[in-house]
Amino acid sequence: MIDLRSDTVTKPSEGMRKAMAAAEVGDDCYQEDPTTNRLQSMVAEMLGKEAALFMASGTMSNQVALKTHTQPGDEVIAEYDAHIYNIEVGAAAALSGVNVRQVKTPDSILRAEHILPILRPMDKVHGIRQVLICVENTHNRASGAVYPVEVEAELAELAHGRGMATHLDGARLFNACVATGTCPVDHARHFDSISICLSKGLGAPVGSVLVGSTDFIKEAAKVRRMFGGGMRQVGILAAAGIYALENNIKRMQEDHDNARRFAVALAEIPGINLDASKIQTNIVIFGVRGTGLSAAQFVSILREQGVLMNPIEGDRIRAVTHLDVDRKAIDEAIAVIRGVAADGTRLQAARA
Ligand code: TLP
Repeated sequence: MIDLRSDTVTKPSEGMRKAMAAAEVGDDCYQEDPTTNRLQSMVAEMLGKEAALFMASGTMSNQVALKTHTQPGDEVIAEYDAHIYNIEVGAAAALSGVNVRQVKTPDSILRAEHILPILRPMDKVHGIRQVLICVENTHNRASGAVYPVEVEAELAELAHGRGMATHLDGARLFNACVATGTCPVDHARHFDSISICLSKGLGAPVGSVLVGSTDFIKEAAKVRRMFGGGMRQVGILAAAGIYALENNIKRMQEDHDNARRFAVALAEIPGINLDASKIQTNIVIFGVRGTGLSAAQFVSILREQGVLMNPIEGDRIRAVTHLDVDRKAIDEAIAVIRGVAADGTRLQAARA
């Protein structure tokens, strides 16, 4: 099977498994796990922040951040397709009682100009408190689009000028850095909290890290505990994260090259709708309506032919490249898609 459903499907390499087996551990609820402490210091330093906290998942990390930044009833501003609102099982409402204001933008990148018209007066009795702006870099549902540092700076200036905080869902922040030659600090300096994922393109089996000021992380540690995320000898998993950060960042360029190669080939297939020039990182989203097949039909035929992908809303399909799929596998996947699309369009023509 060529598995392009997500970069979350990667399996720990031999080197990573060795690092996990050799990890020194202790009880992390007493902050006595040396490997977890090392990972946390390492990520805090990479992002230029005071402190960090290991989390079981990106969802936990985002939702702990939301709860730490807000009070029930507050408003949080995010781009229309943001993961933190759309793909986290309604957790923002269920766990923090916050309202998420979804802002639609022409290119899925949230800018200050989109937020200015929806700012509320700060001193009204009945007004909802706007407390947080969330950014997702790279943006999953926008085909892995990268937020430019200047846009992040402009959002931070707007938020901080009004006493609001900023949160970065940086599940794929390292993809953004590799694609643009920027450093994590360049992005992180504009955010009060940042969540990064170790279990996506970095290839660790589990884990995310939430980063911020010492006070923020102290509070976040209590919320993590409340959400059931206090862990014990978790150094076994933190060791995988350290290995991933030390070995798997630079190589992400290969995933980006593969995604671009894949997108350029798909864009030439009749019936497939895709602008390959928009692909910046490791996510490719394409439409298949022109083949006469629905996204669900298309992926089910692909599965029969050994290629896995996920259908998403609106007859679109998402493919994600990662460290367990090489260039040869990408070329095989392209050939299979070409065949499925040709069968679909032939059938469509025969019916017409
Ligand atoms: N994304 C997953 C699934 O949820 C769809 C994927 O396959 O892409 N932020 C962003 C931007 C994400 O893409 C994800 C996971 C998360 C947060 C949540 O991470 P986990 O799955 O570790 O809770």
